[in-house]
Amino acid sequence: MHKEGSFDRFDNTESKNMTGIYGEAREDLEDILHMLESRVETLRARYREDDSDPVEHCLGRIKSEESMREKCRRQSLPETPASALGAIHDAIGLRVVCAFLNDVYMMRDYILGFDDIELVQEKDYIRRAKPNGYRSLHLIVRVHAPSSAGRTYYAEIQLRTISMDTWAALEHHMKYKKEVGGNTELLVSELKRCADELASTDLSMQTLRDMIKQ
Ligand code: 0O2
Repeated sequence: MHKEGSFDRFDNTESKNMTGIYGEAREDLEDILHMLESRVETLRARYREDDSDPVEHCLGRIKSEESMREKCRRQSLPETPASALGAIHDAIGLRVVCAFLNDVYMMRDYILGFDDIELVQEKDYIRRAKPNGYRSLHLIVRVHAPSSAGRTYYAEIQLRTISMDTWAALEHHMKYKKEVGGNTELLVSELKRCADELASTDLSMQTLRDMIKQ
């Protein structure tokens, strides 16, 4: 089990129900999420002035106790703050859904432009879609907690277009439906086809917007 950076202060003993799997870090996580959401909102407000808000919607969450414990078990990690905050990187999650493709990369640069955020890993599933058709830009970052000097936490930021978001929501929904039965192969290939068509529509919409802007 790897522990790193400021997470070394969390021990590997089972968390008590009193504090939960995030232990004493819960408040820091909430502060960071709030800070990230506020930054997105600030940018949106700026763009709204000339009616060009690049964000369709923005959703933030602290991974629930239950999902985090389930993820620890899935990865054969002890259900401890050290696992939840050190080995697993999505205790804090922010999803920013943009109207246009270029806005996704503009948001990326904006978010990474702050001094208290460090990029740990970038997974560009837009340039290289997952085999099932999933597209999104994922940033794993380390963020300084605004009110706890020296403490940093991981966050996963997902950036995508409305089309990518719609597809991911439907695909997620279908994954948990049992009545697919013998048609799984067809369903998978149809989903992939839809994802590719949506990606092509995203490109066309971007071209149209660029033409209008000119
Ligand atoms: P939740 O409940 O959405 O937060 P990881 O699971 O993060 O340790 P991995 O697989 O390398 O490891 O992460 P990846 O590929 O960056 O995916 C992380 C998140 O992206 C997932 O979170 C989903 O939200 C989303 N995602 C990735 N692939 C797909 C996909 O094929 N379909 C859909 N609908 N969403 C996807 P979790 O972990 O599922 O949890």
